[in-house]
Amino acid sequence: MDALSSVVSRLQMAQHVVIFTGAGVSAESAIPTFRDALTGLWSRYDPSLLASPEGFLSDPDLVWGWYEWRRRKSLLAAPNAAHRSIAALANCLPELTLITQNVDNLHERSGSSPVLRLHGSLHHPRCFNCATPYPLPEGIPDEPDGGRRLPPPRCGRCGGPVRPGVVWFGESLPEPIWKQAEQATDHCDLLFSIGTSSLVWPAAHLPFQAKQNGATVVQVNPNATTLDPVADYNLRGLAGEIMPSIFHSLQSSLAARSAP
Ligand code: BV8
Ligand code: ZN
Repeated sequence: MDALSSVVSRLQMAQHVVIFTGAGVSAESAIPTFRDALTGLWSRYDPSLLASPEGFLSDPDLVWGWYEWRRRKSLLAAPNAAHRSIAALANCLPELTLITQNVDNLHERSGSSPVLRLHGSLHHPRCFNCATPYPLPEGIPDEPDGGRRLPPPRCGRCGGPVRPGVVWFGESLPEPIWKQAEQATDHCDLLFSIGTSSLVWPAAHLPFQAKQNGATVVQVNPNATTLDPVADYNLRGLAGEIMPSIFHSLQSSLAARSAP
């Protein structure tokens, strides 16, 4: 039995599946992966500098411009077959918990709900000083292709600078969401790690924690990552191809099982 068929037979027996995703699940929606998102104006910067409170305070226009460029790209993008298959899987499994590191909202737009967003969202900015949510203007920001420096808007309540609603390096993950993600990882019997380099902590810990708790771990990634030696299955390929074939094989095996 090939690896993909073994994964599907594990999926048929699973009671609680966790799907853990990173930037690679949105790559086929033409959203640059986190490390690729540094082209043009930002090509000479380190993402962990730009994606940090220090980076924002030292150059708010550069950082706000980067996030508006990325927000624009996410609004112009469409969910791909991987997002759609993950959303569809939730309807044919006893329990599925979706945990993402992504901030692009594409899981939500493909119908997945709830989505445990460990690193926040591009679409929910707030005041840097008083955390008052900032209502983004309707429509798609008009950004030149290469992006540009852009002064952040000011908070209507205290006049402070508005920041992206994401978790930056050096910032804690939202406690309630992190707790839910850990609980799901502790209790699942099958975890998929899809499109993540497994380099950003503490999120990257989740598949290792699942393995320690006796779950089967499946990785979907065209490249090797630090998770390779731990994963039970390393499905080498694109999420937009592998996840639809897993979904369709599961669907036909469930149909065959329920046929008279
Ligand atoms: C914190 C939002 C502590 C912003 C992001 C150990 C423990 C705890 C912390 C640390 C630790 N060691 C180091 C740290 C600090 C730091 C960290 O992890 N640094 C790294 C660089 C080593 N962690 C933190 O700071 C975290 N906070 O620990 O707080 C604390 C405790 C108490 C009090 C105060 C503080 C916060 C980290 C969150 C950072 N924010 N995002 C933004 O987006 O701008 S992280 C960012 O990286 C994105 O969310 C991204 O999703 C995430 C991870 O990257 P990936 O998703 O994996 O993307 P990447 O490009 O790397 O890889 C893409 C993969 O897809 C590749 O493998 C590729 O092969 C694959 N791929 C490509 N195409 C496809 C594909 N796969 C499938 N199909 C395809 N088609
Ligand atoms: Zn404010």
